[in-house]
Amino acid sequence: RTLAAEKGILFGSALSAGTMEPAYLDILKAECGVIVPENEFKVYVIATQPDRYNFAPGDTIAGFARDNGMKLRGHTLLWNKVEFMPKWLLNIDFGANPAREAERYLRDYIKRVCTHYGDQVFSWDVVNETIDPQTGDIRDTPFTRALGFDCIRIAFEAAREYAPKAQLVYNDYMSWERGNETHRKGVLKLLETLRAKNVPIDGFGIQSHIGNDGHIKEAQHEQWRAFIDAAVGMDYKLLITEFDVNDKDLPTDTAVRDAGVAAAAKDYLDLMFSYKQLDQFLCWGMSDNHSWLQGWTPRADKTPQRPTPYDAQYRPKPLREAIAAALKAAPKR
Ligand code: 9MR
Repeated sequence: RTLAAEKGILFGSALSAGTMEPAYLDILKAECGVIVPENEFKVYVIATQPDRYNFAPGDTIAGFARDNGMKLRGHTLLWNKVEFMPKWLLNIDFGANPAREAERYLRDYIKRVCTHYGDQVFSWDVVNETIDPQTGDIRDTPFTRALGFDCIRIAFEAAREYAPKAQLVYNDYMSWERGNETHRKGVLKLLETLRAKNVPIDGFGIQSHIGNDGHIKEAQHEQWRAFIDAAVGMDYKLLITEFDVNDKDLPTDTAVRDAGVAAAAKDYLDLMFSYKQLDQFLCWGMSDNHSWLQGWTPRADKTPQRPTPYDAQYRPKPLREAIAAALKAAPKR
């Protein structure tokens, strides 16, 4: 937090309600200036049933941030991806006038969530992952079927209306590795369309789950720079919203692996921090035992992944040093 703040960058992490043991929270208190709930603001937690809103898990995270003087990001108002919608929403019948009813529902949902958290959420991932990486098009969901592109516009407009002071962000996981070309193209097209239609949006959240595509050593620096240049050329602020390093391509040996993770991170962060438009940097968890990657892509050798700055015993790793070094080297914004 301190090294980042010296450069005008806000540093923090995701936190989930299930992992709030004291030793872990001590790390967050020592290192973070901003917290984002890993899952607790998602529609499948808040709205498990129609017209029933459960803010208790989210309130736990928001309370931790407030009690410790940390800022709070919100993730996410419209995760436009069917895998992460509750069943009832997936099968929703928007009736005889689906566009009108879908818009009513979306606005009402965003109003409830934004007004519940009020000004505490200073930055919202309004829309998350709406681009299909395979096609580059907007994903097919109940909202897209009823409203087409308008569901994206409506989400941002409602967020502006009900969270008027918050930074509004589009967040996605396209990465600099080989295999992401179509995804990047689709996201750029979306960012262009949002600007062309004057949709209220301030920032572009680059999740930064690096190594996740199994091509950790195949970063496409030139293409990536062109991609980021295009986004900042359209006057988007940049955020790293979910940083971690998937080590599934690296050898078993811990020292070799940690060095590989640290080197990949330094390379990536040096490039990213060279953009002064980037002023937030959040890790997707601070210790390996709480990383989603353990379940998502278990390693072939069955040893736990080591994707975060601290190990499972809460000892700092070379990745923490790499982050610190990148922050020290970053130009001031
Ligand atoms: O880390 C999150 C994991 O605990 C959840 O099970 C999963 C589904 O809600 O979401 C994970 O977080 C994702 C984030 O919300 C959006 N970008 C990708 C993240 C990793 O999958």
